[in-house]
Amino acid sequence: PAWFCNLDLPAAQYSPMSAKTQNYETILVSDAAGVRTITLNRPDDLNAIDDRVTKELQAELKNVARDRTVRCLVLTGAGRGFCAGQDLKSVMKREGPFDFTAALRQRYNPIISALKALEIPTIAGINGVAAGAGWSLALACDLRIAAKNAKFVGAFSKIGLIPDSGMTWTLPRLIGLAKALEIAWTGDAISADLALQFGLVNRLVEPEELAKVTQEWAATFAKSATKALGLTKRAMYAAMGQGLDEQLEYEAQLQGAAGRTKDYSEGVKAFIEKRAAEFIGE
Ligand code: LHQ
Repeated sequence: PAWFCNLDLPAAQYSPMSAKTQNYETILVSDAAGVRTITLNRPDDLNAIDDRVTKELQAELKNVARDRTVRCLVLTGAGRGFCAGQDLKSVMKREGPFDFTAALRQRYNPIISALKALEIPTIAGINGVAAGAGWSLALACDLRIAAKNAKFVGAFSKIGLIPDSGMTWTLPRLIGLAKALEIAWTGDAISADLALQFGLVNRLVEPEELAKVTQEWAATFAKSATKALGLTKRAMYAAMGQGLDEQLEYEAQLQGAAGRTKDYSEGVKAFIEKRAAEFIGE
């Protein structure tokens, strides 16, 4: 994809149309200390994804990509669920067959690509069940922190579908092919403990601590050398698809870009002066 190779790092434009002034119906957006939090907000249906959710997520991820003040993104859910995947009720209400290919191309895939293309850390704060494409959304974030009572449900095979929204890409990379196939085929729920053991989540916390710990974790990234973190993300994802020689060359190019940032100069200066660096994300 283009974002693997685009080295000129165009300066992000601050969008004067603040995300928080937009009238979203199905997501909530808030900012704190360089962290933007998007909360899926259809709690009665465990934040199942309907047309509006995909439209609003696409719009908001564009805002995030344009807004240089956002240095870490958190995606979480309102109520007791993280996200139950495609809204099956709205599918049932439609007349005629559901066009899965079109739904994925137009609604879901752009969200997954946009999350991966963001040059900032993205964290899923998994507050409850993540099922189907809801689990895919969590997997499309760079890091995952979950409440101890969260669980992960493939759901796809149970209703005769294949894992989608990137899950066939993310899952085997995170946990290996055989485990990924087992999980996808059985559709058995994975507990938060097992998810931690497999490396499906980075951290587990008590449910009542999740929001606080997620924000604290995100804030540490938002205070870091954002450009370097973004370039690290590019390098790591690119490495999934290329050999060592190509990767060594890619690292050399990206390190060139990192070495030209203000944060690199500040990092070295702070080291020499024996003080904490104050990174500005540029
Ligand atoms: C829901 C849903 C839901 C609507 C719970 N929709 N209301 C497909 C199409 C196109 C392209 C993209 O990709 C996909 C892939 C997919 O995402 S396919 C997978 C779709 N998701 C599922 O099959 C999961 C269905 N849900 C469940 O299996 C359970 O609800 C889970 C395991 C998530 C949670 O179980 P419980 O904790 O026991 O909660 P619950 O079942 O009682 O649900 C609570 C409410 O949420 C309930 O509403 P109600 O009005 O009866 O109180 C559910 O109907 C609603 N809900 N999932 N996907």
